[in-house]
Amino acid sequence: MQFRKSEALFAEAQKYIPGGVNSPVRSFKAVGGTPPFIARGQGARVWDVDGNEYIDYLGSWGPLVLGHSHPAVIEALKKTAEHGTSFGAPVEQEVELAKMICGSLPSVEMVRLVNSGTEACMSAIRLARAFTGRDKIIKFAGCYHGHADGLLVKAGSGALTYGIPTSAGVPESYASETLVADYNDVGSVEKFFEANPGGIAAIIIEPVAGNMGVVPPAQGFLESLRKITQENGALLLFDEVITGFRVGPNGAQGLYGITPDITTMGKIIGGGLPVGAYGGSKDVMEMVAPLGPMYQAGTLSGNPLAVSAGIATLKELQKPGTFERLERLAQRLTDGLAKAFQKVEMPSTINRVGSMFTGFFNPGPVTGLAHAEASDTEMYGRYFHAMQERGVYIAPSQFEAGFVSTAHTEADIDATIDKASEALRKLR
Ligand code: KE4
Repeated sequence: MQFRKSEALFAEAQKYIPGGVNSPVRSFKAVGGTPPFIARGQGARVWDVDGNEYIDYLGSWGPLVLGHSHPAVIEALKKTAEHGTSFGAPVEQEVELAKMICGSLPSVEMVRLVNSGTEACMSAIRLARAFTGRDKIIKFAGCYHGHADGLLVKAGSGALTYGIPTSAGVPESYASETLVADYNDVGSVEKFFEANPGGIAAIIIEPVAGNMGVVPPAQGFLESLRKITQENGALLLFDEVITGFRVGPNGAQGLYGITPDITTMGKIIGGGLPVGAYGGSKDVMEMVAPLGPMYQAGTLSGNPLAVSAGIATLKELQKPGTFERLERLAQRLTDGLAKAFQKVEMPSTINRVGSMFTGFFNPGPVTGLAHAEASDTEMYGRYFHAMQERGVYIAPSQFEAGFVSTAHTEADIDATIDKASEALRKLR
């Protein structure tokens, strides 16, 4: 493979855009090399500007559960665009998408559409603080909820100290309102509630973590968080930006049978266009302006183009057998990859929930950030490039999720497994 056009474009891009990218993880900093500039996508494949073809398991970081350029999505966009793109006024499609979301997620009686997962999580935290009158929030090490100031926080020095910023520009005062617990460790949460009686507004969690690589919740973990928040008058926020309409038709909350107080969404509900959302019970959501005192707004929130792509996507997902097919394809892939790793005796752990998965270069188990960070990221980088050379596009970081779409076929999966076997033999 040659990347001459991508290299030239990347050099040009770096003159005008920080790092040459509009989101840091796209820069390939974690794996090295030049990020291929993508020219087009069709089904389970993308092609870069040098004509290299890839079977795509990035899926734009999750939104493209139907694969690229799905006819129903393209048709919806064309039909909507012919009548205009944005009005700053209510449109019918917003009601349709809101009804589809409320009809799919058990805990969501009302929902507000925004433009990104970051906006959804930022607003949800403001809502939890408004509803409870409390300031502190608990997040988990390894979980990512977008780049709002109070969420760019890591655990303080001591297990009970307040969070410290992970980004320049975040005031200590903001970070100090965020407490950082350990995923799958209920004790690390209980300690914060004991130390902050009546002070914690909410817990925010990825019910299946995707941002340290995929880490499923341990048996009973989510139930414990539901119990501890109810006992302490705090809210439970499920960040389903990745898991919503990914791990099942009713999200992770349907899969695990937990009713959170607020759910955030994004990615799939926009079908590849910018849509985020937060929703919950009526008594919580009635705090939101213009009904209540918690303010949140957005010029392009509920944009008809973006919403029409989301509606088309969710309609396709409602077709019988869709999630069963995603499960079968993803299981076929991860079973095959596990065998390929075992055959070359490469230490590995594959975590999967539905059609989201991560292959860790790590003997395992991987149940939290400390485990994930012990992975051999250098070997991951070599594997990434060996797969790219063979026409398979996986996440350019060990600490991300891979995704199977409805556009992948058994033949794609089997070809991927063969390519992984070849790549791993080369790496040994
Ligand atoms: P956005 O603001 O990027 O739409 O969503 C933020 C967000 C919130 N919650 C979860 C669970 C998320 O995974 C994300 C964003 N995910 C990352 C990758 N895992 C997006 C990729 C990127 O940052 O470019």
